[in-house]
Amino acid sequence: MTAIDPETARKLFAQSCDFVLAAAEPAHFPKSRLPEIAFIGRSNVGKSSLINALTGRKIARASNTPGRTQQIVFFNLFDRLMLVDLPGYGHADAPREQKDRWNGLVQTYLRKREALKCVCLLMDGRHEAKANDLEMMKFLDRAAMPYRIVLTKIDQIRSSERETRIRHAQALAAQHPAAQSEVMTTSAENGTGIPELRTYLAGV
Ligand SMILES: Nc1nc2c(ncn2[C@@H]2O[C@H](COP(=O)(O)OP(=O)(O)OP(=O)(O)O)[C@@H](O)[C@H]2O)c(=O)[nH]1
Ligand SMILES: [Mg+2]
Repeated sequence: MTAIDPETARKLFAQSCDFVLAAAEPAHFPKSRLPEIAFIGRSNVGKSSLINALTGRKIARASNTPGRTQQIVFFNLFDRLMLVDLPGYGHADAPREQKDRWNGLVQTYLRKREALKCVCLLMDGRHEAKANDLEMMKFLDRAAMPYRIVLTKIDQIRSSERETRIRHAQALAAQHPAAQSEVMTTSAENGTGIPELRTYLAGV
């Protein structure tokens, strides 16, 4: 982790960012040694939208249909960082068999991927953490994989409520050994928190 100033981070994320591949099984993961950052969270929480906001382009497919991202999608940011869009969990309508397959794929990735430096665990800023968010936190704790809570869709929360939401998330992070104490808030809609997240990620 190096200290990066916001302007350097902005410039990095303004560079080219290219789709590498979408992996449906571990054998397809790219043989890359770039430091990796993965985005995980419930279906529809805004993972793909956040990657688009960070890179300032529509590179990850975002949609209203939950469960859109069904593979692990790798994006190469200027040969400096790999941004990884993971399939969402908690998708109610998906068949059991498909959910098991996604979970297996994601867990293998999170446990085994050597290049993975940090996970951004996205939670919808409007709601309390759900049971499957807590399960994911425990999983990451057990895997000793550092992660940071990112509250999304902050544009949808009244400013009077934001502090409370952030405090709750900080308290939750404090109970989990692999969670970093800092919580970030973002909006892919109006860009709130995007420069701060870029600055953090550029230093990973
Ligand atoms: N208001 C608002 N809407 C957002 C924000 N981020 C995402 N959305 C909306 O939320 C919906 C889901 O966004 P996605 O980025 O596709 O979510 P995802 O987590 O990638 O979803 P899956 O791939 O299905 O797991 C879309 O309709 C987005 O436009 C945000 O910051 N603010
Ligand atoms: Mg997605």
